Amino acid sequence: MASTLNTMTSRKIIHIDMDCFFAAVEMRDFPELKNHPIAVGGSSDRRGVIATCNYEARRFGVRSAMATAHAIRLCPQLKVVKHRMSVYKDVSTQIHEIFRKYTDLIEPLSLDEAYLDVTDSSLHHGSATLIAQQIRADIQQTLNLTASAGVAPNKFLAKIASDLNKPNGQYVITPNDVAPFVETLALEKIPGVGKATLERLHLYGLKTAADVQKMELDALIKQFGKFGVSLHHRSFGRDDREVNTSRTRKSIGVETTLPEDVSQIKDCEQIMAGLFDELLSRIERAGAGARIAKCGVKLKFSDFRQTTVEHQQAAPELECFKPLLAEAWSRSKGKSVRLIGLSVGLQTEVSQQLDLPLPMASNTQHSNAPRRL
Ligand code: TTP
Ligand code: MG
Repeated sequence: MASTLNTMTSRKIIHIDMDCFFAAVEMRDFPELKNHPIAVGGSSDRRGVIATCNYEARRFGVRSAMATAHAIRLCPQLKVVKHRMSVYKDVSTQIHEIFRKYTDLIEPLSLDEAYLDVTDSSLHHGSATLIAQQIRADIQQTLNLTASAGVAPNKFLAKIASDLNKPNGQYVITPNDVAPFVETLALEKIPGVGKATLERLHLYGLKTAADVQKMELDALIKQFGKFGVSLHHRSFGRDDREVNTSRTRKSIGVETTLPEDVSQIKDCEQIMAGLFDELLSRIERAGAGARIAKCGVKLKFSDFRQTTVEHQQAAPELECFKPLLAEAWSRSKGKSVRLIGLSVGLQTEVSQQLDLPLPMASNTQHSNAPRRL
């Protein structure tokens, strides 16, 4: 059936999802847990549940949200460790710092998952596939953790794709792949299709996107209301939702790694003046001028130590950043500076998202380079 609604918007979206996130952090920090089935969760004697488990434990059938007592019955040698939420939040912040080296357009979904829009990036000549690979390599090198990625023309397909080569893999759906990809797509893979919805869909004989494609839109709306419309779009692989950065944005920043380390504060001041202009234009683009609550300066020294100095400030001016730079500089211990960053902290509305601080951005290149996925 030809589609009756035409909302085809092609972007380059990367969905990143860390592999067995809480468990991976535990194995990294306590290497004795490696090569052993482990889970992060509450204890079995207190009716605890499993938050997640490593891939060894998954082989025994252990899953997220399962009662710990049941998980231990499935896998008697399972080691269950308590969660360390503040550590996971810190790691999440670090992951976002990495993301911001590649794009400002980030929509966090949870501590370990985010959409990135790299449509306008000129990195790797605009190849989202290579950008995703680099982000994953960066996460592995910097944090010693693995991530999987899905690369696709929209959010819905990117999210499905990131699961397909897990762990430590990625899957690319190019615009040309969309039609054959959705042809066999089981409806339960569509985010938002839960158990109850799936049962209703099955009642109508709808199992794959191809089945839905054969239905008239009117009939879908009649049976499923508004959901029928989005089901119709998804079944053709369409999703025109933008990557929504505003929900959780808590800061706007700009930073630059210097071509050569700098050992004079006045050179830093000069670089800072250039960064300040870029910061102002980013604040303007984000329409965030009225929400500014503080200013910050970040320095990274030649020994890779990093320091940030912040100050409450509602209206940022270059002059406000100078004393912050001086204080950060005083922590150099004689080392030169390899990176300078400026940021403003924003007041946030109450958000339903997890408490994800967004770190400072780095310079991202944009261009009209040919589009490649
Ligand atoms: P997920 O990304 O769903 O799972 P995961 O990262 O552990 O494993 P995968 O490799 O399949 O992506 O969730 C991220 C973290 O959120 C997870 O490590 C623990 C936490 N979480 C819970 O606390 N309860 C839950 O029911 C789920 C699904 C996740
Ligand atoms: Mg994950």
